[in-house]
Amino acid sequence: MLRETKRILVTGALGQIGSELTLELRKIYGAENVIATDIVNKPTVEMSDSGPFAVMDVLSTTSIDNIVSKYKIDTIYHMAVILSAIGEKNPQMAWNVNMNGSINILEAGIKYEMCRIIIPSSIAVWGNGVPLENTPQACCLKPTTMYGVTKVCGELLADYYVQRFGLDVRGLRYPGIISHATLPGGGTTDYAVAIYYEAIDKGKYTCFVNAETRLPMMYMPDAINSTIQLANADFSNLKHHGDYNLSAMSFSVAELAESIKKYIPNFEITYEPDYRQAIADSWPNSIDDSSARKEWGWKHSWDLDAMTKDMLKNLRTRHELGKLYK
Ligand code: AKB
Repeated sequence: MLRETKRILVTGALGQIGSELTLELRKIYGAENVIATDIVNKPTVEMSDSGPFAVMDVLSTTSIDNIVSKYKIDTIYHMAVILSAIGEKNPQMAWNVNMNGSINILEAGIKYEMCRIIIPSSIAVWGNGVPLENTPQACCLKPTTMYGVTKVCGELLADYYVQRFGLDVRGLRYPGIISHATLPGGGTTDYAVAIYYEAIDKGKYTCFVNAETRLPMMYMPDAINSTIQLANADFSNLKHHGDYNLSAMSFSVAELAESIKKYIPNFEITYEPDYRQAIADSWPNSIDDSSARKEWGWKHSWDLDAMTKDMLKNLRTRHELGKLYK
């Protein structure tokens, strides 16, 4: 069970987390050993120049078989997913991609006797009725979105494949992830990224959830570190598998706007909540991630003000080059 990773495949490698995760894995394991895949055939220059890229559809077992056998893959980071906001617009698509994609990846894990499969989960596993502050690791999972439903099922599948087939499957419940490199695609927490872009571009932002909305969030470097750290943790220390609570910071939109105002004093924010407000309201304010800290040594590095400073610095540079939205 504790075989060493040599050849990695990343699904959804052009997405928000997949793109930065792939580049970091290439630094650690060697560029030629990390195969970036996506359903979209539009790799950035950085992605295609830094290592192998292939088009792969996680809904096609033939497509998965071809890539896995061609590159002799032994570990998969399965990042291809339909997020909460898009999922609510097309629940059947979210079910199909998230569930059938995950089971195809797990089956490939068994067929090719892989060392490890990483399938992230999300704070979306929770719904109404959980303690909103410091939501515990073990607590009722009653999501109100299709994305959340698929993430609960994904966690259960991970546990099932561990105990039934002895496959090493691991996953963490990501909070909202914020980064300046790749835009997120269709999540409820996307406002926490868009606000920085608009602050730089226009000096103002109209937010689709209200000022009091408070959600768990994490800066991308912490998200990447946590994912790779869990993947490399000693399996015998893990009391959980696909469902580690993960946390770094929690803030309201008003607090986020105040943090931006420290650097852009004239920044203005207005609020026009839409259907995403109900999704945000169904998620916890903050998370108890003590199991992750105890069992595999998780420790975050970034807080709100440090993140704001870094986000604005990077986005300002891109804006000056006329490449804010690339
Ligand atoms: C979303 O908003 O859907 C995601 C998530 C919290 O999993 N960012």
